[in-house]
Amino acid sequence: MTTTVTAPDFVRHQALINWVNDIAKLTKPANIEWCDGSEEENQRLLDLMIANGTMIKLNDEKHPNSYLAFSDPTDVARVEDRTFICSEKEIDAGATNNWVEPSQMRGTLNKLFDGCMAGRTMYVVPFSMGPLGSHIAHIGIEITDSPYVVVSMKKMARMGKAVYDVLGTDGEFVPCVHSVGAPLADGQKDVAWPCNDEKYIVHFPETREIWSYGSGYGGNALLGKKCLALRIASAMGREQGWLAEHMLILGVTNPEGKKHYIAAAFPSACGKTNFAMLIPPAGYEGWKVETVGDDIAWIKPSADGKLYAINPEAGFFGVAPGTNTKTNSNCMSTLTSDVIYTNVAVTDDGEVWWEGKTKETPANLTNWKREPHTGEERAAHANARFTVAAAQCPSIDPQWENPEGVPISAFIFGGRRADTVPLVSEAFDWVDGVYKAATMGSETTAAATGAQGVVRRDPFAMLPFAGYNMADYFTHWLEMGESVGAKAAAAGNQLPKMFKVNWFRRDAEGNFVWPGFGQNMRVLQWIIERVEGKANATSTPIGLVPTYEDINWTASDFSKEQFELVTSQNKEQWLAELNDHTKLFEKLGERMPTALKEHNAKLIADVQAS
Ligand code: SAT
Ligand code: MN
Repeated sequence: MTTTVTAPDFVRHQALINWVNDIAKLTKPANIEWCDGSEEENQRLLDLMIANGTMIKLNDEKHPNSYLAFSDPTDVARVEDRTFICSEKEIDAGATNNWVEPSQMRGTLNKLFDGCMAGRTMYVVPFSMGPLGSHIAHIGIEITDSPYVVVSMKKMARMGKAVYDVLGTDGEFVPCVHSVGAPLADGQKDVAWPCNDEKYIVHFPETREIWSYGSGYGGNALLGKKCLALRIASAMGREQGWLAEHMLILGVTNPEGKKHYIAAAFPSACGKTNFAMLIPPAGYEGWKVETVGDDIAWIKPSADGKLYAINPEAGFFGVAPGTNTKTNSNCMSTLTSDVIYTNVAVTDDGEVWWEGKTKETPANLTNWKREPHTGEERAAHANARFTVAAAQCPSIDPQWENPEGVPISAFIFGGRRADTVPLVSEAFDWVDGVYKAATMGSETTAAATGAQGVVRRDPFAMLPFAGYNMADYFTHWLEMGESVGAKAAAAGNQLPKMFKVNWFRRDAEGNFVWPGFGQNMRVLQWIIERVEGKANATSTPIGLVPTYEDINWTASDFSKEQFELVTSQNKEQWLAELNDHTKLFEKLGERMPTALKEHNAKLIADVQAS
């Protein structure tokens, strides 16, 4: 394509049009479509993908207006080893990010993107992370050759023409370029899920650009999510004095009507969606949990030292396996209609299924690889996902779209650990809380490619998502504590308290001991009563913890012995754990804040003396 692109009337931003023109010249698509976010456009793309074999339409009675996409079997998760933070200086990307010198990376990308959209349509997708026009929202424009990305972005972000009204003639936007990296020669027939073995997920934090090549899957391709709302936004937040975090946000209301909002960080596929939609168990009549977000929080301080959080997303991209009416009934209700599933199994009657949806495996299942399910392999991929608008969630919080955000009373940091880390512990203070978050460890899951079930350090659950040096990120948190803490003290407010949780302790036979899901309400109650100064805690070398008697066990048969199994602290395990923290801090290099290194030494001494 050699002609200059013509933008529709609703696009009045010349620099944006020039950029689209430049990308079109480079990528050489057969057509350009400026997406407007209309229902007509959405349906047309869904129909196109059905015709291409990317998706099937599900049984319209069981799953109204819902679809199932099958990815290429090699393109099913984020590719962390192919994700790059290309800051000018290597040290600014830090020890935990892959770095390539920016001009070298631009050379690589220019070659890869040259002609990469041949034979395809290039879509220009305008989106807002955060309520449209809100002062905290940020706008991105994603150029993509994947219609799957367009229909998914419509659910996950505020996508459509109205974004251009906010942008006007010279508004700021984050340019995001995405290609599946599968050009089509003249007359060549397309495959159902085009992608490329070579993958690059690249961020230039200083110029705030995103380039993604070779994958059509969620976090690699829906560039508003991890790429913009976490990697680029975290770098912006550091400069501008706010936080972009891998956190769910929920509201808890007690029977007296007092409400607290909590933000909680867990690595991918560790139950953030389930926790965000928790239904209080029997014995908790009068309590209510409501959902603001299930994955990402943008958190900004107010003049009086409170931290306000918004969910920049508009939808949920959640893990399907394990989701059922018992583990997450609110989620199952959210999925009643208008869902795009990816890599779940399907019956010949057009009903979706995944491991853990029902006890019985239905007959005549087609698995996620489009083969008859024999029972030898999984029916749904372990990282099979649903994409659905947040507004459909029955527990959605009335404040979820409030552009001012909701005030946070507590932060929770959680990992998936078979041993060592107790069910819950409260940080002694902000520095100890930052330490607890910085040293989080978690067993790896299917949300990313690579080995699974291995404990790795995942600071703040941000290991794959921090857009700059992890040591600087810790410093930013410590500094936020100081600056916001000072404002809070002056106004008679308090900083959020910080807690570490672990729902995943196992017994000697390898079984989970803590029942989790709705039962997490018991821990949540203790947490908010600690915030209110009501609940009791006992000091241990590694934090403040509840005794069995400090937890509300109404209508529960969880025994004192079981409680011991999920809360016990083993000295040898803890010394090994703290030693691992020392190693992490050494790895993070010269910019590692002294306060955290000193805290590590103090904890080792305290545990040794215990
Ligand atoms: O693929 S995503 O990054 O969007 C989901 C996740 O891994 O958290
Ligand atoms: Mn996530």
